Amino acid sequence: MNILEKIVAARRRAFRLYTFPPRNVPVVPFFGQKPFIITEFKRASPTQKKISVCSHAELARDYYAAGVRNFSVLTEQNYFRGSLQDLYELKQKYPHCAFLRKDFLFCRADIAQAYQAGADAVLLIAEILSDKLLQELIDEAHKYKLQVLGEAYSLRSLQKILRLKNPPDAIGINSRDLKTFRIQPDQPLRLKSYIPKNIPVVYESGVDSDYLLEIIGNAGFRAALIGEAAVKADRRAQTIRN
Ligand code: IGP
Repeated sequence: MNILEKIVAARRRAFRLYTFPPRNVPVVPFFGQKPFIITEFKRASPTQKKISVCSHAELARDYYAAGVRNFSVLTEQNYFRGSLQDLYELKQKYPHCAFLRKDFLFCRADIAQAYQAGADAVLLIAEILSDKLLQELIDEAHKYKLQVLGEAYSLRSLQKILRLKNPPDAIGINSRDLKTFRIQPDQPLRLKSYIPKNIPVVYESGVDSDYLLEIIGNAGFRAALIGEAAVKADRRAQTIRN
């Protein structure tokens, strides 16, 4: 089994339903018109035991001070050490910011739970979903007025997204192959050329320099998703610009 298959299998085994109080926070549109930065709350990853050394509350304060209003929260428990509770607490504290639930979602209940915990958008990974299920989950998210970021790494999974009848609100191209966790920085640039101009495209993973950020901006990406580099920057408020 490759890493992606292991994560998905563990997630299915560990699936359970959580109860949150009825949602009392607004659904904020995630994908606006202007280019922006998404920072991610990430404690660990399958290849790194410890990424974040401070609390999500501290990170949120610094990101917010730096002008970031769009966040991604990893809620996967086994490999990334996140939880839905993290998402719930962050959205309660910053109700007018937009939060993406980042996880390996695979069923309709996952979408309902994302909504209840306070998500404004959900990530759906094309690689792990059939065409039919991918469409079903997009439609389900839209029922809750949640926006969808459809993620691809390969041309094959990108084509799966592009042939959908009701497409996601944006497409994320991961520079990290989730099967090997290797980064290929030019992969998003290459695949972006297959995507119609009217669909916002997000560059995901491995963004660790102003230089790369400039390339991403010039190439017409709507957003860059930054995890590790933002979490680890010791002068976060100064280094992240929106
Ligand atoms: C962030 P990085 O290299 O900046 O920490 O990456 C984010 O793109 C990455 O965590 C990610 C991810 C995913 C994690 C992108 N797609 C899907 C889990 C599942």
